[in-house]
Amino acid sequence: MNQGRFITIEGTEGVGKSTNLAFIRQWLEARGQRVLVTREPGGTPLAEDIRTLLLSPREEPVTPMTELLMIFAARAQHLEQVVKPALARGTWVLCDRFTDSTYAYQGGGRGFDQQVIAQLEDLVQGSLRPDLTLVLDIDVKEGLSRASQRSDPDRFEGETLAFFERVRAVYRGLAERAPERYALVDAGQPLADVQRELADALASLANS
Ligand code: T5A
Repeated sequence: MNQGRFITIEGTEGVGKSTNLAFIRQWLEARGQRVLVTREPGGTPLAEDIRTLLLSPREEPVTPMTELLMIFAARAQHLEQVVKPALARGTWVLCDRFTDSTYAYQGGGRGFDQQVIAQLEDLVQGSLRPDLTLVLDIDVKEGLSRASQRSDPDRFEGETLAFFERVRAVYRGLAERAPERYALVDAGQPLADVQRELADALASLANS
């Protein structure tokens, strides 16, 4: 049986990841693929518990190292329990955020050494990397305004504008350095145009 393909969707707050997940799933299913939609942090009961701990606003400061290790702990569980078994049975996995979020938020946002993140990535993932990463890119203020209309801020959404500008810059840098793996999509466009660009990127992967 062929191995499934691993697709991740990324971007700053309120960029439209959740909105576009259903579209991507339908696009793939219409072309005969079995699709599993999942998310990080989360995707298993234990990893979802870690997500709740990570996202809940709290008085006690969370050290950057604690945050980083919690994210990779959730990822280790998610990969072994959900992602790898699905890929092995030929299912395509569509994941809302993955390790590029760690480079962007913990690396760019918190200022964590990217080399330390790379070491943890190798340790937890081995050679597993996404086949395609869709990076939705939007003006930070516009994304935060979209997100604020939808729900109360989580622990990350309380960060400064400068934090999210650094997050965005890391995403754009990753996408620009490796265009064969990343598709950088202007998420400030009307939804139909965003989805046309997403479909183009999916078609390239499906035909490769
Ligand atoms: N995190 C995560 C890390 O720090 N490190 C890591 O390694 C990982 C994996 C997770 C948090 O965890 C952090 C980053 C995050 O802060 P999350 O819920 O996954 O949180 O991420 P959020 O960005 O908070 O997700 P949101 O649900 O807020 O944003 P979405 O899913 O990007 O946005 P969405 O689809 O809900 O859209 C927001 C609004 O915009 C509208 C939608 O209708 C919706 O109302 N919209 C559009 N409006 C106009 N035009 C368009 N093109 C539109 N697209 C969407």
